[in-house]
This record gives sequence, structure tokens and C-alpha cells, in this order.
Amino acid sequence: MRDEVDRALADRLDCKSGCPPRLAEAMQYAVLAPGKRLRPLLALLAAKACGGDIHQSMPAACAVEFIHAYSLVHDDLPAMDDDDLRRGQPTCHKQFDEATAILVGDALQARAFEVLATELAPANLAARACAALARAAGATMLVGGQADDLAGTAAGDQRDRLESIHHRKTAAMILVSIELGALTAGANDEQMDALHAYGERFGLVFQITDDLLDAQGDQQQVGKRVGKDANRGKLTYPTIVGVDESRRLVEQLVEEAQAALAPFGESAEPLRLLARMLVDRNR
Ligand code: GRG
Repeated sequence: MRDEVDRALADRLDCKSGCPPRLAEAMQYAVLAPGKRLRPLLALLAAKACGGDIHQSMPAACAVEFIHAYSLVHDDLPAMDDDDLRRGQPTCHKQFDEATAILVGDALQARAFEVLATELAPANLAARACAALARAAGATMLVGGQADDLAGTAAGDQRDRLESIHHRKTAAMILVSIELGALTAGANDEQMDALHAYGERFGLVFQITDDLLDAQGDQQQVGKRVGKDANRGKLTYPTIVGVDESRRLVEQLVEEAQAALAPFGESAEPLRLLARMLVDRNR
């Protein structure tokens, strides 16, 4: 399924005319780098759980990965997290230059909505998908979470602040990936609710294991700089609740995520496995 996703992404980046070659090359470099493709997989597997066809859901899968890839490129810029390594290779602005990396993000964001608007049918499905993705990627969620994280301006105690940043910066894109997959498969309300409960827990498992990898992972395997959160005094689950409690929380959340999929039976087995794989990952 991952190969199919990569082919679908490449097809949708194939700018035959009009796009400056260097920009096209940088967009391909950023998107097709060896990431995990978690968000497209979530979209496709959510569709499958609802009895949908993955080809019908592929535009949604590509759109969420375009937004995700843009957010990584921009996050790595000197004005933000200032990173040299991403997905095991030089970050986009290191490989190309800063202006190109900014434009890559801009173009990928526009392309995400173009894919949804032109490839999903009927029109009200396309509109609903565009609205859901715009909200998740916008000023209250992904961008707002990033702004508060950079400025340290989230409100509340440490745990509240951590959860507020996580909810907007990470969980929103995970949840919308699942939602778009389900929408394109014509999910009913009960299916949507079950997938939402799964997605909330999946997002937390993703965040806590990401924090654990930053605290304890090996840079070569993780494919990005590690130890940076602790060095910058950022709030993470291991620093707030400790490593052991983080691991216990992860186990509990995986069980809850898997249990939330009970209404689906066998069709949701790949989603159950994906939640388990998150815990055992090393990147
Ligand atoms: C620039 C608007 C804007 C947002 C940036 C993506 C992001 C928000 C920040 C990256 C820093 C970070 C640790 C975010 C939370 C976790 C996260 C999104 C990790 C990267 O996702 P993976 O592990 O990456 O799914 P791959 O490379 O596998 O796709």
C-alpha cells in the first residue's frame, strides 16, 4: 500500500508545464523522501475499514501528505526549528535554499486543496473535505499550535499546555486524515464516531512515542536530530510524566484505540495493527 501511495503522490507532483524545474525538483525531494506515510495510510485504512475502495480515497490520502510535507519543510526552516536533517536526508532548505523551501511549502499547500477540489466527487464531498482539511491545517489547529509552541504561549499548567499544543499541532492532522478517508468511503455516523475515538488515541500514542524517540532514540535510525526537545526545554511527555509512565500510557492508549474499533470487526484489523506498530517503531 505504501508503494501505491508513493506512486500516487509522484503522479500528483508531475508538473508537466508551468512549474519551474527547480521548484518541481524540490517539491519531489520533500514529498517523496522516505517518510512513514502515516497520514495517507490512516486515510486509506479508515476507508477500507468502512468498506471503501482505496483508489477512491487516494486523493484524500495525497492531500493530507502534501500538507504534512509542507509543514515539515517549513518547520525545519531557520526561523522555526532550524534543522539540518529530515527523513534521513538534508532538510529542503539545506539541499536547495531557504526561498525555495518556503515556496515548496506554499505550493504543496495549494496543491493539496486542488487535489481534493478536482478529484473528489460529488461536489459536496469535495467541499466538505476541503473545509475539514482547511480547519485542521489552519490558524486554530496546525498553524496555531505551531505558533504557540514557538512562542511558548499556550495557557494552563505544564500538562495542559503540552496537550493543547499536541492537540493542534499533531493530532488535528491525524484526525483529519482518518476523517477524510472515512468520508470518501461514505462512512455512517457510528463509523465516524468509532474512528474518531481511535484517532484521538492514535494521535496521543504517536506524540508520546515521538517524544520517547526524541529522548532516547538513535539519530541515524530516527532520521532527524534527536534530543532537541529536552535541550530546548520543550514540554514533552517523558519530561512531564517520566519515561516509565509514558510507556504505560502508550500501552493503555493502544488497547483503547484497538477497542474503539469493535464496531468494524475484521475490516479494521490493519488499523489495529498500525496502532501497535507505532509503539514498536524506531523512527
Ligand atoms: C510549519 C505550520 C507548521 C507546522 C509545523 C510538523 C510540525 C508542525 C512540526 C514538526 C515537529 C514535530 C516534532 C511535530 C510533531 C510530530 C510530527 C508531526 C512528527 C513528524 O511526523 P512523522 O513522524 O514524519 O509522521 P514522517 O517523516 O515519517 O512523515
